[in-house]
Amino acid sequence: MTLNLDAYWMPYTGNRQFKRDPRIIESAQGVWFTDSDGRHVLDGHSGLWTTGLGHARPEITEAVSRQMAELDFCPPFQFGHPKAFELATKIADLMPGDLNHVFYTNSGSESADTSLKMARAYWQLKGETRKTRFIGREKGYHGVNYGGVAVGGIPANKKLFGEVLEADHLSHTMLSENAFTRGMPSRGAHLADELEALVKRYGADTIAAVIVEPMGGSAGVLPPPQGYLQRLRELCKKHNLLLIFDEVITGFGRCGAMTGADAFGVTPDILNVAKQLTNGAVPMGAVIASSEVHETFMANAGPDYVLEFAHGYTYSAHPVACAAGLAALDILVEEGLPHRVAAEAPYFESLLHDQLSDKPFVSDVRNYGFAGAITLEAKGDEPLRRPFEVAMAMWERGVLVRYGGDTIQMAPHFVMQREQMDQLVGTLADCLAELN
Ligand code: PXG
Ligand code: PLP
Repeated sequence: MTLNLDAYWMPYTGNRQFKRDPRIIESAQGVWFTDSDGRHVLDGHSGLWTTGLGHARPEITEAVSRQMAELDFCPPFQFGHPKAFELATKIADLMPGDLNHVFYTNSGSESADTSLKMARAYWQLKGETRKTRFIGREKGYHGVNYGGVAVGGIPANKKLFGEVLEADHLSHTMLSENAFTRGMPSRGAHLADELEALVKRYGADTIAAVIVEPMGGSAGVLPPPQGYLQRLRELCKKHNLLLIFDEVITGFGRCGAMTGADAFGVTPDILNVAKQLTNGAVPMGAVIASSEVHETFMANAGPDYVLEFAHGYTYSAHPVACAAGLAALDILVEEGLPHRVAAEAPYFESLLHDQLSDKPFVSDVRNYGFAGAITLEAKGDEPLRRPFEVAMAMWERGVLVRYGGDTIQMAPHFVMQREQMDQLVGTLADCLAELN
């Protein structure tokens, strides 16, 4: 069979290059993909930060198949089905602090925009009608919808699309003096104090929320400097700003704890998840609100049949996604996988730093939990070329990694064995050694 590649306009893809040299994946099992040539390819990125439990987990497959036959769809507005409530309870139980109320979405981008709308509406309901502005962070990624793009801080994602929200940004924390740090950098907590300057400039009475990833993901794995998130939390409290953690990558195990909030010891007012919630098997995200945020909506909406939050998606709480989420979180907890990630992270860290730091053109190596990235120097005036060349060489050798911007990213499955990590990082080391 020859595939016609023309009609599918692929997302975040160099379409012209791909269609000249396609990389077609046909099946997956555990930590392996099989491509259209029948080759086994090691998945070095857990899909797209999605599939930490490994691919094709039979518990998830069976739960999804059963759910399809039992209840394929349930209107989520004004009606509910049991698994939506069961999953929300389970998620709330796994969240820190009083993050007790789960609003479902279908992706990380929808979680970002939902959380921003929730934050603005919260202040409107409290009568603080001028609190509409948002503070994001440079290099932040909050998906591709308009709210998320406004608070995001990756220039290439913003350039062609215009702005629709009043947003300003904290500086990013990728300091050159922290290059090649293992885990959390010791310098950079002071960058959180920039929030004081932004509050001075705009007035706390015009700012709704601060949104950050506790550990930057898309921009190439940026662990927070020690003490940074604590300072941000204190300043948000002091100035009466909501703190939103975008945990689309860090949620459910990636940092060696159930959430980034747990890993770094800081609890936000609103916490966004997606990806690992269903192990990537069915699209689903969620925004988890504190009891205080939730109660503000419940107390201010008027008669009880009136909507408290005029927001939601046709596919919010989709029964098939809920079934996948319940099965995935059961596995995550029963197999103690956040603990496994924490226990094995030092091995992954040593591999990355010992094998990659001395390779040509590598200007930084960063890691935390089961997340690792390198930055590569520009080739002439092309900062994106070397990561592309390296990722293609790795695909040739049967290993999939993520490349984007001037970085290569790795995200081992939570179940990945050491010899597979050796293959992942070893293949990268070999490909780097051949760069010119
Ligand atoms: N927030 C964060 C923190 C994310 O990492 C999103 C929102 C958007 O999620 P959706 O499901 O709408 O894609 C993400 C997604 C990469 C990479 O290369 C990361 C993401 C997406 C694509 C690539 O690391 N994260
Ligand atoms: N909370 C955190 C922070 C965890 O790391 C884990 C690990 O799996 C759990 C909860 C789940 O509980 P248990 O350790 O009993 O599997």
